[in-house]
Amino acid sequence: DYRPAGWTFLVRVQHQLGHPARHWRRSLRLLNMTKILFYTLHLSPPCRAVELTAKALGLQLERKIVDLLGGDHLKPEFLKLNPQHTIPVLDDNGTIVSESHAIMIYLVRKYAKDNILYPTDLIGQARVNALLHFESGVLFARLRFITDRIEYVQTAYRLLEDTLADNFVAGPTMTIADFSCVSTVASLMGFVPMEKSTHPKIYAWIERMQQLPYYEEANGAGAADLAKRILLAMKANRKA
Ligand SMILES: N[C@@H](CCC(=O)N[C@@H](CS)C(=O)NCC(=O)O)C(=O)O
Repeated sequence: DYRPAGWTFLVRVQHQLGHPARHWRRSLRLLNMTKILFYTLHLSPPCRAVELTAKALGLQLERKIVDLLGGDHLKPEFLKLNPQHTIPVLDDNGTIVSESHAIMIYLVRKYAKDNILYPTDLIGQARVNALLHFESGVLFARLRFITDRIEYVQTAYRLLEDTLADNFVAGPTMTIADFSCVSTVASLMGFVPMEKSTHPKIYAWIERMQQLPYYEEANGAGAADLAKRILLAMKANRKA
């Protein structure tokens, strides 16, 4: 063999730890040799879902703050990245990915050392996909169109409560579907009351999520901030 002994050893170690190419990319990333740009705002639930994913993977993101209130997302340079003018958007060394669920899957597939956060097996993946679409189509959709539709949100709480058959939304282990759902639910709970006695599973799940060492930084603070702003806007609407 013409290769140095160290090489063979490294290759063997790579195989033991997971897919070799993935592992190399992770190592390069940890050494900070390549850059992941992240267009974000801490108020935005889907941006926080990606933050939770990046923290879980130990990835460093270089944040570009997009001031939605100031109209940054409608500027030509941002529209070139995402013609649908939504955040989050990821620029991974020139690869542009938009939409939080797509970004989370991309990050896990490219950088995770295992497949726990987004399973590769058919059934496990289907369960996670179902909850990602629930976040997108039900939870987040209802957050966006909240003003005076309190009951509509409370039905979404009940649907989530009935869905939580395990410790996490898509089964017994934490996946990106939890990151996605908690980003919206933590914001909603700040201004649409959720009765603890009728939603014990959601409360227990939130407590489980809050145990993540990076939870507050990646999601809690932004969720509380968004809730505060929406409450103020609702009060102002009522006065008008
Ligand atoms: N399904 C999308 C939703 C993205 C979204 O609506 N983001 C909001 C901020 S929370 C946004 O950028 N709104 C600006 C706009 O729609 O122009 C995702 O998960 O990324």
